[in-house]
Amino acid sequence: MIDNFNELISNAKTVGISGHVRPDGDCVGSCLAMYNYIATYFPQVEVHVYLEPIPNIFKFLTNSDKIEDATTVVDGTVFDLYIALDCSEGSRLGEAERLFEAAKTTLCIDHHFSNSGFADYSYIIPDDSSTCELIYNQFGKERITKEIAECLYLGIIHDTGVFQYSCTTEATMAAAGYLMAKGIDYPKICTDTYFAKTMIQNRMLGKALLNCKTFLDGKIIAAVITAEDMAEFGAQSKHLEGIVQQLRDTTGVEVAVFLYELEDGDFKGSTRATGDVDLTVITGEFGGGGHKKAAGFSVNTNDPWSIINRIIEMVSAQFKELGID
Ligand SMILES: [Mn+2]
Repeated sequence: MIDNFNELISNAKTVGISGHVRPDGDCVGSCLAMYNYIATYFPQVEVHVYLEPIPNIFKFLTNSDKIEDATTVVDGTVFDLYIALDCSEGSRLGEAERLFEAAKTTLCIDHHFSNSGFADYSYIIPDDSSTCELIYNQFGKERITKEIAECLYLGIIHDTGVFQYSCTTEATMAAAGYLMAKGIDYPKICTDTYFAKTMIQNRMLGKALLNCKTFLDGKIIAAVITAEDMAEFGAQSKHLEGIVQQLRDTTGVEVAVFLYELEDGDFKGSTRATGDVDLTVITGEFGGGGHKKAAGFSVNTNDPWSIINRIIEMVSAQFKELGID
């Protein structure tokens, strides 16, 4: 934990908060938890939260309407303190990176394995369940309000797949249990923000499952969605969430790979592992990163299956080392 955390905030007149680009549940939950904490306990501090547009399903969180666009901040603005959350490196802050770089003091709370500690003050536990669990520890339970609890619970369930991933620990469950006792509507948060699927999402999932291929006796599964596929159903990248998890959940699968095209040959790759294969080694080959069992990358190609073939070779090599045949 950051020992002088509260002191850093109270010594600042202005505080900025940001998370990573294309914000997910843990990113939005941690940023709004931090905003609400500062607004509640440090009303004298001017606090701003900058994020890329967030999914509508997260907009029930208190003060989500206070989220601002970093591009609107004039050059030369210097925050006394800038807090980066759920973000493994400065460049992942997107447009907010320049605000972070210009700030007098910087702070980072994160759980990404690849985080090298790029802020002045860091609280980084690699492969902890979520940034929201770290924030729960950092705030201390007695200072968690119902509004903050909603934000933290949301982040924890999104990064643990509602407590199913191996990053879920006894401490994660204890934290979640405490948050539930704050009177939050946790069944609704799980259903509305995690399990609910739109018709477009279901159709894209169907498309990916119909067209997926398996390799190495079904230990590897891969699917590709092209820009053309997306246009057919009017889908955007946000409609493809959850596909790689569904592929991974196929019986016998050790590694799932999902590639989708953003535009003109720019593909985003997501990978998931069920066993001991280290995916950061594989995504690192393409300049990506993430966690051992969940990692991603971006690549430009006109032949996405050739990328999948390279991944299969790398996974095979790891299988050999691990004695998996
Ligand atoms: Mn996270």
